[in-house]
Amino acid sequence: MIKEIKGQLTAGKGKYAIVISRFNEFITSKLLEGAIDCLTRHGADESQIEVIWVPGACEITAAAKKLASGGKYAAVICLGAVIRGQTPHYDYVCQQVVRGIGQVNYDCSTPAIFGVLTCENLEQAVDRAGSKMGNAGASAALAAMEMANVMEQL
Ligand code: INI
Repeated sequence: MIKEIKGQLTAGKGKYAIVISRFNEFITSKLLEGAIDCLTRHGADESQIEVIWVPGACEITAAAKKLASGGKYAAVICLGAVIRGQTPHYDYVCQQVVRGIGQVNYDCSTPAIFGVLTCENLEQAVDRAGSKMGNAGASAALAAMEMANVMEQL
């Protein structure tokens, strides 16, 4: 008989930290709404959710690492929006946040979920923040609950 582990899509009793960047807040606030709505619809009480605002995507990793290190949270959900401008800055910000959140996942046993939009333009970001392409914050919340449940079983 093969042992199989699958994560349930329920919030359980653990706490969820949401790290969110203020840069492009008109987009990230929609991701936050989607994440909170998804967590509460899947059984989370508001007391299980903590929201931590940081200046921009580059600062997400520092907060996520501290939150994921303490063993206090079931998962850390990272939300941000990087939108390409006319400078190479976009690529550096993307590299930093992708590598940073990836590193948190290597270093900590609390899962850090990547819910950062990396978009070519504003339209793509709007599409993924609660319109045509869904809400990336809600998708990140689903992944957080599933991973929290998987990690609990490992
Ligand atoms: N931060 C973002 O979250 N999104 C962006 O699109 C962005 N761009 O394009 O510049 C951005 N830059 C700020 C950066 O994350 C830091 O907050 C800043 O460099 C201070 O360290």
